[in-house]
Amino acid sequence: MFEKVLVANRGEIAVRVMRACEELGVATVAVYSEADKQGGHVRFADEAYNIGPARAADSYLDHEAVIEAAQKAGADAIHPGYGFLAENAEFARKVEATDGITWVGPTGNSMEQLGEKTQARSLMAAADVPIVPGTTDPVTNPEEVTEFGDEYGYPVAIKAEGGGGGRGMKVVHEESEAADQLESAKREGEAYFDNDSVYLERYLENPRHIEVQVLADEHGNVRHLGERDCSLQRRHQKVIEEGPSPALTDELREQIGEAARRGVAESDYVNAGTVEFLVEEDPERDPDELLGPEANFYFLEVNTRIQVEHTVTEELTDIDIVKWQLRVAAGEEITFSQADVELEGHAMEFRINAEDATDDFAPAQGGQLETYDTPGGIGVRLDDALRQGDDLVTEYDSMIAKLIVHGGDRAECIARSKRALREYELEGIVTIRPFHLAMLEDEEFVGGTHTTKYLDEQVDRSVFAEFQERYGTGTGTGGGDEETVTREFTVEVNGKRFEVDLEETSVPQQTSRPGPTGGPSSGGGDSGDGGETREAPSVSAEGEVVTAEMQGTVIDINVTEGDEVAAGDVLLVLEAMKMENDIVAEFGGTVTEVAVEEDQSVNQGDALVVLD
Ligand code: MV4
Repeated sequence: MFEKVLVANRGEIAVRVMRACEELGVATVAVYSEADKQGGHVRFADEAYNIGPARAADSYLDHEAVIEAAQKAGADAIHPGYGFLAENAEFARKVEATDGITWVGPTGNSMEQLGEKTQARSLMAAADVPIVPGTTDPVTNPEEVTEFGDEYGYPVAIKAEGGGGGRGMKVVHEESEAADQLESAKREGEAYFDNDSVYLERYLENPRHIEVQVLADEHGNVRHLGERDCSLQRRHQKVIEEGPSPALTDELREQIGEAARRGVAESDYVNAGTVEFLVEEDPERDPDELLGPEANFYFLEVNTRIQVEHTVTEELTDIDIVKWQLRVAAGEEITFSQADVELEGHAMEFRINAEDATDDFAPAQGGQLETYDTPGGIGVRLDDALRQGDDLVTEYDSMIAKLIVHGGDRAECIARSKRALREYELEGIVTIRPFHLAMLEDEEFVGGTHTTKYLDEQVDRSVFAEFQERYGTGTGTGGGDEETVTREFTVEVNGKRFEVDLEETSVPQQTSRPGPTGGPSSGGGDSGDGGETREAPSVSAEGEVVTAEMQGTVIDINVTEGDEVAAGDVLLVLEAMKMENDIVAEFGGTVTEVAVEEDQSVNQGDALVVLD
């Protein structure tokens, strides 16, 4: 087993990995950016190294900075967590090539073999894993798309070979859209994955997202640890994950789990991974009639990392997946058989994101955890890196904690989840805790009949405001009379950190944070691109201002002043999170001002177009 592990990540997953290390008697090293100097993962580690400025590309994504910190600390392994460098084959290879340091994860070659969608599809097909009817070779011209559509029917999905997650997919609903959508898919693939190869699949209209946790060692042992149902997603972001799936019969469950195990065994994959499937839901299905062995399920993709929602599987199986990652990376053999893997009860994970569900889940722009009272009791787990008084770090992704609840069955899990979420007090930062309480009363979700489209297209959002009213907390601003405060200072000497307390009399600092136009632009976990900050575009015309929902770059403007637009018309296209995002008119009107130019970087909240 390793002596000392550097965790190349931040927040809750860094603490999660450090907890596994500590239980194995392994020392821990944190790395942190300027934005995370007060981070919980830094407090938790035995030692910590500053690896750069807030911008992820200059810190958490900086290959050399991370490896140098590991060498400086004398670490003999690096665990990447998820996001950032976790699925970066080039970085994995650099670590593999660094003497004395072991990479905790699949090899760079495995990442590439399974990360390239057409290769992964061919490999799964060879292992008799059902793949969505489609092409395994790239397509290049619209005729191939229309011929496919004629044979398999519309809609047709065009997918970027290098894509994954919510990225790189266009849907062709009819023949006339084939050429434009093919061009757009190739352009997006080239721009974000440096690979314009695209392939086709029959588009499934009502899929569930079912994923299977797998664990493989260097001795040929491959185990699957059951499935997770991640169908409740918003714009490809999971919000609640659960296991076992409320929609599957045991027979179908076993078929899918075994298919995942078989597929991974077909490759030389080692360490933890997840095989994603689409399961065709029957939109008319009664909640009590589960999907049986006749239901269609298809391979979607492999995630070559530990996932946010690995905790659901841990609570169901009582297997510590992160510890097994470390043991497998150290060359140890898996000691349990497939028959030993048993799922007990039901578990759900609630992602606690600092977002406002009543404002289209807009990320919080700042705040301070004035109150942080955490839930407890039987079956309640909280994975976080927070303590009362923490300032919200807004430079990275908005998830600040995960609440994981386990019960004897799904009904008890739901009841316990409501109790835990009500107990959980986070004041000073807006979060989606009220949204979670709303979903636990939602008929589709409680019935377990929701598909991946439910949140984006079907749910009644007015409910979110009601629950936010009842359970929400303001963002708070602190403030008050003069007072004597003890301020903790932390100094780092050669990677060792010392807490120094100083008393001073002051007026409490307002935790103001630069707005969308100020401060370091938000570089996401693995989006990495922070871009340049500029003055926000200003508008003078009358009318409703259409603003940017996220930081990004304007790549296409479809309107000019004076244009008449209808609801749903695409006003412009924003490149963000490695995707082309159509910014559409929510209502008809006249364009009275276009406040941006093509190739301009914008921050979340910046004005784009004014509609009268
Ligand atoms: C699909 C699909 C329907 N049919 N492929 C979304 C991003 C990428 N992971 C693949 N995705 C999908 N691929 C076919 N042939 C629907 C989706 C999809 C989706 C899949 C899983 C979880 C959430 C999703 C949200 C929208 C679309």
